Amino acid sequence: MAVTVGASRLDLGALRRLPVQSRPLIRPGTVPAGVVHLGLGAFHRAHQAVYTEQALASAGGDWGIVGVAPRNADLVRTLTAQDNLFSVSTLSADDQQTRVIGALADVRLAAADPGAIVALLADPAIRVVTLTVTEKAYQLDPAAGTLRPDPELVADLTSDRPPATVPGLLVRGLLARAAADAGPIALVSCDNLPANGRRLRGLVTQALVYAGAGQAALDWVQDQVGFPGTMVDRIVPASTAQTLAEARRALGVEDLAAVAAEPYTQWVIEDDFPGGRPAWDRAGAVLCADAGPWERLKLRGLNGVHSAAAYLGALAGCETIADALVLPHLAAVLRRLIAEDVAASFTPPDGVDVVEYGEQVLARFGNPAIRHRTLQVAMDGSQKLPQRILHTIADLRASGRSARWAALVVAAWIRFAQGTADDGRALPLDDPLAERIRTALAAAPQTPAGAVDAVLALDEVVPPEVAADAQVRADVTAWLTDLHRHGVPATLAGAG
Ligand code: CS2
Repeated sequence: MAVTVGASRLDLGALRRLPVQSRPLIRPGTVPAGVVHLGLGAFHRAHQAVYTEQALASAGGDWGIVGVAPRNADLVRTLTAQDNLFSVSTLSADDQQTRVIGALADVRLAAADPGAIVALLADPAIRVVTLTVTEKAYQLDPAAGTLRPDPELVADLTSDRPPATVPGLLVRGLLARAAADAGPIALVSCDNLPANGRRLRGLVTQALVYAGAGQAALDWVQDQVGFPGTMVDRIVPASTAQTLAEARRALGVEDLAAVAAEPYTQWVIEDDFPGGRPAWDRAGAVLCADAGPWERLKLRGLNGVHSAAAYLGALAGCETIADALVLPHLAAVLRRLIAEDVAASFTPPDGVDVVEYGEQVLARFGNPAIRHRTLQVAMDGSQKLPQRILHTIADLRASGRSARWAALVVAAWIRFAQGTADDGRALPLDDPLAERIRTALAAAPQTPAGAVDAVLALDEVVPPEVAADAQVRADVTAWLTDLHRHGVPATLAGAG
């Protein structure tokens, strides 16, 4: 239709033609950069960028964001053509609010010019680096605190080639910053990992050691670099043609970097910023001394339940999480997972009732305007399941309790990894350990017990005490047997 082809493009010149409520809160392009963000995906655009814009609008400061995409050249081209502008549509069943965000001061493609990113990290104007690089970028064994570098990272740390990985960029950038004595900085992980600040500190420190950094550089990092932990929360599915169409309808111009998100948003941040920070508290973020209890609540009470809905939903043929939530008995089973397993596995933050939190989570998952694909949430299970489900199991079992509902999620993941939905359709295993998982499953006896043994033996995924627990093994095997024999709907119906 001519309407879409003819629509002009979002850029600085288009701003005054936008509906008033859709315009940025600040004058884009006028705020000097103080933040570098690594990982320019939809989540960053709908979360940290929105908080930062509000902080700038209410408290000022030179905290514009330089957004760095590690590899997505199309996105960088799009944002550059749009003067670094993009919109966020906030969607609920009966409402859409679309606003252009003006927080990006610049965008860069790391793959095209890694040296420029290293120079930015060493620039005294930059005092905060935020990261959304997904679980698999943190190549560290959290229990042993040792690096688990893939060949790319090894090449980054042991050769002079321009860095191609995120830890490689950070190491090179920090070494340059230390050499220039360019002042303190905070590196802020915004990925869904437990103790993400500590984990990033461990990754950076181990990578520096691996790269042969001297004691002076290590001491500089120890003294001058903060690694605050955070809990981030907002459901932001990957954008689709429909997302772009919704944005165009609201804005009257084409926005090829548009994202859509749910209304709910939360950010809990440990206040460890030796070089200062944007006034994120003025935008609703909670600054605190220890984000740990909030992280656990969110990883187990939201993400774990999300993974459960994703694997069970995908096996039952559901396209989105909201579709899965209306499968008969699924919500009831998720409620039992929350009330009987998640809530019993840890002490929540003061004043939080885990069951109430879970109800809110289920209502959010049911938002019909958020078309979050089950296959998107199902991705990278080997990187997600430990903190989302396996730690819940470990803690329950350590206090002698049952972990039966959490065991169902492990069984659903195994069945998903086996690659076939209830109706016989193939399911993609998009996971950095896909090859290992497939090989382990192929080599095992072709029975539910064989598959469970093979998967529980993946020692970089499954904590040793969980792998060694006969009750857990029996529970997962019983669920997997049911899923194979009867499929998801009957398994859920008979779950009581
Ligand atoms: C999801 C998360 O894709 C996933 O694995 O569980 O991205 C989830 O939507 C966010 O953590 C919500 O804050």
